[in-house]
Amino acid sequence: MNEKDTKRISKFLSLILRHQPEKIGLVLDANGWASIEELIEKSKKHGVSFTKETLDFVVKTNDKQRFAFNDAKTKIRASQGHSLQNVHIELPVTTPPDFLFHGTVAKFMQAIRKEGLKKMSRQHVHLSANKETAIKVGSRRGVPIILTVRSGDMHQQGHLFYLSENGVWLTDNVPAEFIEFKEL
Ligand code: HQG
Repeated sequence: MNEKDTKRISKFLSLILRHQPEKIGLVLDANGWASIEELIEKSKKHGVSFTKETLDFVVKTNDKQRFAFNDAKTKIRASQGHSLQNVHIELPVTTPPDFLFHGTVAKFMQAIRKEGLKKMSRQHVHLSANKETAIKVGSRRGVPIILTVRSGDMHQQGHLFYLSENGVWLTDNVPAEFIEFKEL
């Protein structure tokens, strides 16, 4: 299996398991799980064929560990990043480090200065513990701007933080007062 095919399947899985399961007639349960058997069968009908072994490989080698199997390995789900509003991933409320990072681009800055970070179409605002990840996230849209979030202060003031299974920090919103806008 080459890197291109792996990436293609990973992107397809992100689309189906985070955003549009209905595209292939798949139904996710309330916690975001899909039956592996059904996923394989319905993907095939949609023109994306892969075996269970390939799925295993894609999940195991995924650069951000975006997907997870249940213990019995009968089901699969995306660990974070959903836009589906009826899917709830049970995440542990976790005490954040003092600072977290968010990568964005210049065109959003005016709005962010005014209203802080909002979850936009996703279920949470996504933050990372290291700058490198934030640079990568921002770079998807252009020249990255890295914001430092005073997550320790937010936590002290009652904001909840969740840590996804693949290490992404999530919160509902980041008011502008907790963002350090100085250039890094
Ligand atoms: C921006 C990827 C205007 C925000 C990444 C971002 C991440 C605002 C965009 C994950 C705003 C939302 C999520 C406001 C925030 N006004 N724009 N008030 N507040 N924004 O894709 O964080 O590779 O929903 O800065 O690695 O970019 O797919 O969020 O630019 O972890 O696994 O609105 O997606 O993960 O964009 O990325 P997104 P994100 P995967």
